[in-house]
Amino acid sequence: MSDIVNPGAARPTHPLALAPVVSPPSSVDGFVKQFLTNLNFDQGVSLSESDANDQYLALAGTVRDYLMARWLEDQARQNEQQSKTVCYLSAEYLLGRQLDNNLLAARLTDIATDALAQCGIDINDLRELEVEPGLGNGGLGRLAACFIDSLATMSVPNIGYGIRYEYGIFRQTFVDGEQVEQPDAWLRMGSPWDFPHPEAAQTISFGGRTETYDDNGTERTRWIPDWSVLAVPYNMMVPGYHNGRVNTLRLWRAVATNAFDLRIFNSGDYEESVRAQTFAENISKVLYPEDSTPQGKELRLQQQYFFVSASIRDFIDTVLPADYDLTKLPDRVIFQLNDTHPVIGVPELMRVLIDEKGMEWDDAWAITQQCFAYTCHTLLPEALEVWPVDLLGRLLPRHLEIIYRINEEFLEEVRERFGDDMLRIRNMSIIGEHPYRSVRMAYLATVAGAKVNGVAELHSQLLRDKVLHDFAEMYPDKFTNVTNGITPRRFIRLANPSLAELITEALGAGWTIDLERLRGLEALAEDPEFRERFGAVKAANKRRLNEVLFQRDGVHVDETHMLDVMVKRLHEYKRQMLKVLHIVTLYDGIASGRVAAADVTPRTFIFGAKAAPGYAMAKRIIHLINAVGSVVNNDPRVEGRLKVIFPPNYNVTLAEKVIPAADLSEQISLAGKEASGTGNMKFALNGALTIGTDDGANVEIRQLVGDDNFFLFGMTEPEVEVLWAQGYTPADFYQAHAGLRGALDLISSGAFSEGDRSVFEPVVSNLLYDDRFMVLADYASYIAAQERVDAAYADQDAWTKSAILNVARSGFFSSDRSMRDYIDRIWHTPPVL
Ligand code: 26V
Repeated sequence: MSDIVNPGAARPTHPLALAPVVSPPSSVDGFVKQFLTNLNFDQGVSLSESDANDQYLALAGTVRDYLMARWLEDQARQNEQQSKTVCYLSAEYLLGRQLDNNLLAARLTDIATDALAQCGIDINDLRELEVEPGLGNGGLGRLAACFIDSLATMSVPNIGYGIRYEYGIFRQTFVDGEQVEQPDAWLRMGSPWDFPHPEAAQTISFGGRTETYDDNGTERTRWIPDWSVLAVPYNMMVPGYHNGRVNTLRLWRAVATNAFDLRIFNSGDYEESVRAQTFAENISKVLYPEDSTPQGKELRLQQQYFFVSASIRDFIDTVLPADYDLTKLPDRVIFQLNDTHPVIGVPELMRVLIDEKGMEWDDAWAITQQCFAYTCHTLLPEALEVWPVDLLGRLLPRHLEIIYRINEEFLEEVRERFGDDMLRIRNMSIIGEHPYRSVRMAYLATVAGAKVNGVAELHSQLLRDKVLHDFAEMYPDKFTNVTNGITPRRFIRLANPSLAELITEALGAGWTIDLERLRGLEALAEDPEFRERFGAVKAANKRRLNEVLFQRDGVHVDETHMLDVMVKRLHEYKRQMLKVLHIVTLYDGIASGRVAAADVTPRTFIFGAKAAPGYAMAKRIIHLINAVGSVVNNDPRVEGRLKVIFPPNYNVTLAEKVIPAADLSEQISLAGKEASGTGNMKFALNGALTIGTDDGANVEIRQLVGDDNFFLFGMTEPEVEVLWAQGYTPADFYQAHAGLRGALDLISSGAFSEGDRSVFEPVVSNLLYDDRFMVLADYASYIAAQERVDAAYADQDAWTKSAILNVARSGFFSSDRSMRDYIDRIWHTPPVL
């Protein structure tokens, strides 16, 4: 029974209730028993009557039970040791499927496979039933998922806090080549990996007003909100790899409060009471599918405050002991702000400490500044969140007052330091004035955070030099870099089992948690037999992809082709259009008879990309890719040597199949725009060679793998700045390159739109007259680099050697290393063993 319901009651005990809570099913027999128990008593069916979904749910439940026993032990130990916890605050977690990951972590894969076989069930048939929780848009959400995996694997206490969206990222379909979004009802078939804790719900309030009152001679403020919702936590378990450790991912769901309901119900208005419920539950209904242009929507601010307030209070109320001295809060927690989305947590912690716990402003501010750190994930100015003061004040009046005071004191500090420099003060103010009064969340995070970091060397440098220049000048020690990473468990072990086996055979098993050991493969790159086996793995992965895509979309991947892959959100700055221009250039060469099809390197181009539903240009580019594909793939003159495949609904599950099969990784953003990229790391670690600009983490990848094993092209960031300052005139590039003219003219001619010139005219005129991302300026350099790719690919053995060197030298990009950097430079959270 919960302490909250009956606080005075003695805790129940029983000798058998000592840990371990249940004996984990570490044998096949034990697993069978637990599986059948779950099938009978959770799913309510007998084995013979069960369908595959029942079986999947019972299997997941069995794995979960096992992890749960470990989880209970770990929580107890952490509390005992009063350890410091990383509270990762993130609006998104792009987890991917859970079953295989959890089986692997808990060393249950073989046991579960055998146990199910004994029940006459092929585990492979159940794997495919899992719907991945798509609770994120792209890189930022997937990064959060990699980080919590690494923290669990390193035995560092961590709670990932976020939102349990009822609908995750939309399911993408194509109708006549155009993106059509479908709702992602990921919970429909049951949700075996999380479970609710209604007893730990928090009430989250909104609106209303503030008032001051006299508290024994001191003036204090209180907030009198006018509506509230319940935040109900759902726990997911985050198992470490082979270390028995289980951390927590705690996602909040919005539910109407009883009080809300009852008041209206008593007034006899049943319909109104149901409406109120719907209103409350809207808060966690859907993930916003934008990933760079904040729309300033009120519901989004509600989501942000909802999960952040619930999380901070959850940590203080339920993780810390009841009598905890909050002046020591920084000893127990660091709240890591994953971009600006959780930054409203800063005034929230101030409010809790001052208004609810009775602390003085200066003390509360000193604590708050030690409890938060901020990661910035972008360089695009339009992606920096600002909230209109009107809206924020209406929804969170007390928080706005606190923000104003933080800003006043901060600007006073600026004055003391730099004098009455009005321009500087206006530039640094947390409150912006144009085009309307608004709160600049990145500035608030920078002022409040103990540390501010970018996500790759170049990005962190540009943050210091440009985006947050004045702040870096004022607080040079706040700024640091932590280069992103990816988890080798999911993206090598699980996604590429054949490569994993080959590596283990060569280097022993330790590499999965010590990825720098991959260096040991360097010597093997010289070994012809190893190269042959490595090449065979790539070929097998292509065949596997072929099977998956044929099943999924009815398309074939030819394993003799070079697989040239560009998978990432669709955005102009990422420049999918450059890739399109390359394809159209090759096609134009063949179609015009200038190039014999037989002289073209056979390539299959794979795209994966979702566009934000409101981003018209991005959607048009998707349409164009599909249109080019249907022409190129069906033109007999091409003789099947070029093929464009664009499977809809690219997600983590598909990434796990596409990336291990790739030969060439396209990382072609305009220099200075991609903060880091993490797909680039996944490809390199799976033995694809990168064609890329000097941008984001590409810079570090190239430094590590070496110029000979990387196809660099395009302007550098300083060159981009110079060209932009001079005035970028795309027409000059159009005039200068016949190939470019040919490609653009072919698109304009209606060749990919059944003669209708209007369909793709906006795309072409954007490139010619209004392109911030300077696609045409890098065209020639890109085409030249692609010719180097063709030449290199012609020597398969040399290519394979480069691929092996990419794997061997990319160990740095393990998210375990990222976590170590955060721990050393920002968090100072030792493991709890
Ligand atoms: C921004 C917004 C704006 C409001 C609507 C919802 C929404 C959702 C997400 C975002 C964040 C966009 C920033 C982002 O995803 N950045 C990516 O972060 C990756 C991990 O650090 C990095 O590798 C990518 O380069 C960077 O684009």
